[in-house]
Amino acid sequence: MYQRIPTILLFTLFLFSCDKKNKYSELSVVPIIPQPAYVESGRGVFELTKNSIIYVDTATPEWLSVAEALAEKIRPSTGFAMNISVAQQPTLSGIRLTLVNEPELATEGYHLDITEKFVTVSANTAQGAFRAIQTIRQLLPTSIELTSRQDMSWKVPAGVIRDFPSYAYRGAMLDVARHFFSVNEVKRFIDLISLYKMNYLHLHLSDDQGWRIEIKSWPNLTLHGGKTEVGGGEGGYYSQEQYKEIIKYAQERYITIVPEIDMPGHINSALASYGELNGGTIVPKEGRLPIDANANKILDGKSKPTELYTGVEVGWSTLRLEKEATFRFVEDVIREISAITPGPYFHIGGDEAQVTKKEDYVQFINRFQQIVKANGKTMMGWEEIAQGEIGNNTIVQHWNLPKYAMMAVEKGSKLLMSPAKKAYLDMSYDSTSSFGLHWAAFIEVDSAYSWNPATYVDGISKENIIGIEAPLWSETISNMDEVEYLLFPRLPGYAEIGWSQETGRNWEEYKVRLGKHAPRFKAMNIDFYRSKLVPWTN
Ligand code: TNX
Repeated sequence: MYQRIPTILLFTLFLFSCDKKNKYSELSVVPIIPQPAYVESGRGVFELTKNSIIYVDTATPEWLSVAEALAEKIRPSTGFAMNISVAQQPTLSGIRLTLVNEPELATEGYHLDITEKFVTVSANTAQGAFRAIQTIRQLLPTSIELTSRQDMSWKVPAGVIRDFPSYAYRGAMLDVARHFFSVNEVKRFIDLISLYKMNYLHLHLSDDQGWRIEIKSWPNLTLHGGKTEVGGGEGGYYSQEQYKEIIKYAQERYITIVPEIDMPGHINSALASYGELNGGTIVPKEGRLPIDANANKILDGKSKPTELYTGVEVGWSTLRLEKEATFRFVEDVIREISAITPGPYFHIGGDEAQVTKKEDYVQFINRFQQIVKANGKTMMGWEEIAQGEIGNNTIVQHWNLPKYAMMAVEKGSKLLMSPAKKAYLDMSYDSTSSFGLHWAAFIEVDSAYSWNPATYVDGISKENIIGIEAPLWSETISNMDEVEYLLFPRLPGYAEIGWSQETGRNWEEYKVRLGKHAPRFKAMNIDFYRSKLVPWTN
């Protein structure tokens, strides 16, 4: 029903806005990312002043904390008090957060009505109001993102925005296993993705190089298995308390954490910590990679711990699936993490299990699914799990081969779209990029933006897809500057593909909108890649 505004209409509105007598606001030309479903300029401007109040008409803790989040965003740069008041019929000027019941807005949608006196946010849920706040941030002058007080006026053009997401799942993944990232770094990552209305953060919590989450019944996983990372650095891990702190921080931003423990491959950090889990994995020495389907038989009966691994090869480790004791490990890990994870999903990895026997692999996936279910979660896994007897609840994450995507859909599963050639945040921009890999492709900003998850794999359509996720693997990056360089400016594009209606989406229009975000990136101290394809405004 609501469509994005055709350029011709925008142009007409612009002409109108030049006519003093008939002054339309500039709302429809503000470069908002992701592009809202519907924008219409009104007349005049709203101005935030030291007397502006944030009104809430629903005094629940959730709505009040959204109001507080808005106030906290606005206070530092404006220096205004931004008092919060519970009121049905406010009198003084300000920003109003109001609860409505409009089916079209569903859980995350919102309606914004901007007049000279009020900015009114209407939503069915506090979550919808939180998404609206991200739009309001982009409607205010760029300096709103600064953390020191600015002496200037804070105006928002009048009009109406009506907005809701195209896909239910819009996420990013952070690999904290190849290189460890601290709780504060993960919080910064959450802040960055929440600004673009993403709602899922997938944490890749274990891999050959490191185990990053405390498991109380298997303490050595972190005490030993968390000790290093790619390149030999000191690694690290989250205690369960720290993990809960991350979850809470994410929840306050309406982001659901999806924990991943990658099994049965990518598991060396566990094999190094508990020898009984090892069926014969041999850690590759430099330049030698024993990818051999029988590798896991070599030690038969004489399990011993592997060495810790700091390289970047993949596909050489496996859990010892023929031993029943291994499943006790799997159950303990899934139980402990599920118990402290409020979200619906548990991601079991399942990728690149190249030294796991095919029969073992298939059985493992089936068993895994039951364990995940018994712990109240829905299983998610990389595309290879489509080879198992997966149920129609299971979510299959497409990253490479269309045949697995088809297999998943034929089994009734839904897909999460993360094609490496388009959506991998760890791919370099081009051959001159300072960081990143390029085994799948070089992904310049235009290529990252120009694809459609609903048509990307032949034979798959939008009904088969829950959404899009952009994974950031960390083989080549170890601090936030490097993370941000790969994230920006591609992240806003992925967020737009997930959130905005696809009608009319085109790079030529988007690149101009994106270019206008440079001052915002700078205000937020984001180290972004200045792609030559984007007309940056400074
Ligand atoms: C493939 S994608 C992997 C990861 C690597 C990544 C590097 C996937 C499911 N597995 O183990 O980190 O490529 O781009």
